[in-house]
Amino acid sequence: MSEPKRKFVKVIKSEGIAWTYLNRPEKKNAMSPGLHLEMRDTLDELEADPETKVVVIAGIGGVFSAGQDLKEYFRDLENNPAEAKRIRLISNGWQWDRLYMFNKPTIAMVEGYCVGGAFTHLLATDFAITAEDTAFSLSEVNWGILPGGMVSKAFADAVLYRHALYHACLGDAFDGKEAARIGIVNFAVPKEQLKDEVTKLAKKLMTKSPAALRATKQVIRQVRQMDFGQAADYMQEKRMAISVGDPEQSYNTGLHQFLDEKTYKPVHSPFALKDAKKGVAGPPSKVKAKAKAKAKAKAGK
Ligand code: V55
Repeated sequence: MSEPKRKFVKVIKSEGIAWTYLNRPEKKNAMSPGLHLEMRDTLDELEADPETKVVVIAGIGGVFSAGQDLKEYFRDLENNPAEAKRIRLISNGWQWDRLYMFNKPTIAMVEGYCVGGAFTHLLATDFAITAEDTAFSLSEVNWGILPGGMVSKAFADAVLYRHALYHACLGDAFDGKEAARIGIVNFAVPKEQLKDEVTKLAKKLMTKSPAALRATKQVIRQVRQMDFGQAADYMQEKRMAISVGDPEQSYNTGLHQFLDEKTYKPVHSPFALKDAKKGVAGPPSKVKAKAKAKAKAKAGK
């Protein structure tokens, strides 16, 4: 498939990972209306793309994003409320709604700056790894607004009450270690290890059942808004729903490989996906070796 022409977003596909870079380097990847339109379309494409197994959200040139572009997103739209609303909904759409329930795992790769509006797509991804020296800031208070869009809501839901008030009201820059401490990223690593760590996590996710992963991430998110009765019912129905049209037949295959073939233990690794069995992606090598040894033993009997 030929890649669509994009001006403000760069996508590099490699080994099942779609590295998706916000691409306005001269503005520290601040988000303009044009960038929002392209990100909406890009996520639509990647969700449907069979080659894409994991989506990484990053920024070009070692900078995650400086947030909403103060000129193009705010000032230039001030006198056009209808267009401002249209763009705001598109922005909230890709940064929050679309990513929040995305059918494939998503990872934020954070470095350089992560400011204001960038917290929205940071917190909507499933996983986030940052460089230790990234500058995070809810800088809105410093230029006279509140963290708008989805930022205050996403942040208040993600961290402890005192952390939310402190960072939103002070606006001071904090580093990747602090971001990990308050839980808005999974962990912080030295900058030179960032891409390797993201790749490692993406590859690990690719060894798991896509249907089971999709249902799991969506369930974890949906149950946060439910009471116990609703959650129990929803989880049961979702469990049934994912067996429909699952090319891996995950539940049956997972049980079969454990109970009958005895080729893996769920505590130590996932069951082998079809591609892995064919040797395309490769399950943990131990699993393959064990299966071979077993077959040999059987043959020798
Ligand atoms: C922000 C503010 C917005 C928005 C998206 O503070 C992000 C960040 C006030 O509107 O639509």
